[in-house]
Amino acid sequence: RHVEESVLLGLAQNRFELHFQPLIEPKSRRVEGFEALLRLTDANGVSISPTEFIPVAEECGEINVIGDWVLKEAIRIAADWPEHIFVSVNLSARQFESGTLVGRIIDLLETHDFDAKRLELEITESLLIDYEDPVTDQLAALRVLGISLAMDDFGTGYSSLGYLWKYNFDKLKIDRSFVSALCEKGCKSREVLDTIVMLGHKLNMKVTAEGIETAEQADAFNALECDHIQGFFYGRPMPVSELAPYLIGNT
Ligand code: G
Ligand code: G
Ligand code: MN
Ligand code: NA
Repeated sequence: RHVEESVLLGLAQNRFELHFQPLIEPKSRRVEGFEALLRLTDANGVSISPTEFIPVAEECGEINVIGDWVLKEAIRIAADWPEHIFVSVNLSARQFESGTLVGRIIDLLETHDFDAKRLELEITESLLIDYEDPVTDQLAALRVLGISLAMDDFGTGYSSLGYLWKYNFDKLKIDRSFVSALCEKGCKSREVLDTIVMLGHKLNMKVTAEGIETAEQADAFNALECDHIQGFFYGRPMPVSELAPYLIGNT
């Protein structure tokens, strides 16, 4: 199919690129990290969304090659940033299948002399549902290295709560659907958000709110005790060439 072809061609022709979206500490308004987000342009110059090509790459197995490239590229790029800025990388369940992921990450950190504490890995609960046991040991090994684990899209899907007490995560990323509902009249998302933030902190996790798009939402968030905020309002995912202003001082 077209998307599968584009994934294979994309690998062969270097058509993948990483964009980076700032993660901001709300009180200081400083950028403390960036999430790496993968982009693919097909042979006609049309960009294909990761929501389209990631599931295809997962199915055809190419996600492992792509995932390795993403990790390598993210660490290579972040190695040039100021030392207090971390990089966060999304992982797919299939990247844990071969059992060689941890070793490859150790190699990358060494090659780029990159502090493990500056690397964060974002994982969705579907990963835990699909692979539970073999994944648990690998997650533990990554944490021992000092890498942070973030549960992505928290609050969507089912039983994410069940995973919070079972696994050790360092961070919760609250799904943007809660944020987009925040300013709707009569909506209870405010109470839900407050409670998720408290829950995260009780479990010694940092909490990120995703998908802040408007000034109104940004204001509403100033009253929440989130550790990081992320969204189009503060910065879209950008190519490396546009990051310079975010790397110096405040936004
Ligand atoms: O950047 P965008 O909002 O279009 O991303 C859509 C989805 O693709 C998100 O769920 C995001 O987590 C996922 N995604 C983006 N980059 C990567 C990547 O490098 N690896 C994996 N596994 N998923 C990614
Ligand atoms: O699933 P994950 O949280 O990794 O998805 C990240 C995706 O969310 C990225 O593809 C990014 O483009 C998108 N995103 C980031 N900020 C916003 C925002 O403010 N609004 C919307 N609609 N999407 C966002
Ligand atoms: Mn993510
Ligand atoms: Na998310």
